[in-house]
Amino acid sequence: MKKVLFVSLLFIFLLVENSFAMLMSTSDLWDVSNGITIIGHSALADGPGIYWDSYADNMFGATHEGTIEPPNTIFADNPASGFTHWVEWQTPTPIVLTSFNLVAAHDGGNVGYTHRGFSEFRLYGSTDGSTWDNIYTYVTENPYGGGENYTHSNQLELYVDLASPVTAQYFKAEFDQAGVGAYSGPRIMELDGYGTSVPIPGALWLLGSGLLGLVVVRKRRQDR
Ligand SMILES: [Ca+2]
Ligand SMILES: [Ca+2]
Repeated sequence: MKKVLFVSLLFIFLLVENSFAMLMSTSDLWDVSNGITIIGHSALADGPGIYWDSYADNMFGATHEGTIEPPNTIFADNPASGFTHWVEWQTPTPIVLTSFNLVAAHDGGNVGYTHRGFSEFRLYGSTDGSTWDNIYTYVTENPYGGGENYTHSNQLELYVDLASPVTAQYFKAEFDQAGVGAYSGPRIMELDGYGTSVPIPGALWLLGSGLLGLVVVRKRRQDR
């Protein structure tokens, strides 16, 4: 028994140690499938007649068919170099964030990361949506690319296990544009958040009364 425990502990340890690379998820806590709301974002490469027509929720599991890159968020082209593109979102209830995974891609090849790349990524969290704490800052290499799951030389794959979990309901991601001109808006494929949901008291009460209801129903059935 002890041996089994040791082996499984070792396995879990190895798993954690090696989990720097993650596949994009459609069931993480920041996914639209889990009811997140986009609060705001900087300009996107979108709008009537604009070729890319992109959406902020594409980086949170959404896909918009009929657009040029249905699953990717493409930020606006042509701001000055170093311009900070951003997106803010909120989860239905507060979460304890323990790790996150970012997958992005610049245009690669001989144009490097100045096309659709970014020089720095910053992640913030907030409990009230107004006071922000920096959770993580990542300065990219020039050019960056080549992860474990997304191996192309233009693909960035950043999995981070946070040293201390962060409790928050509001989040903000910032991407500093690497290049300038046409095709300069960063391309974000997916940003996934992992951890646990913190149930709100109302939800706890509902869960409690639901369980109580089940007990009453079962008791009545037994009494028949
Ligand atoms: Ca996702
Ligand atoms: Ca996506």
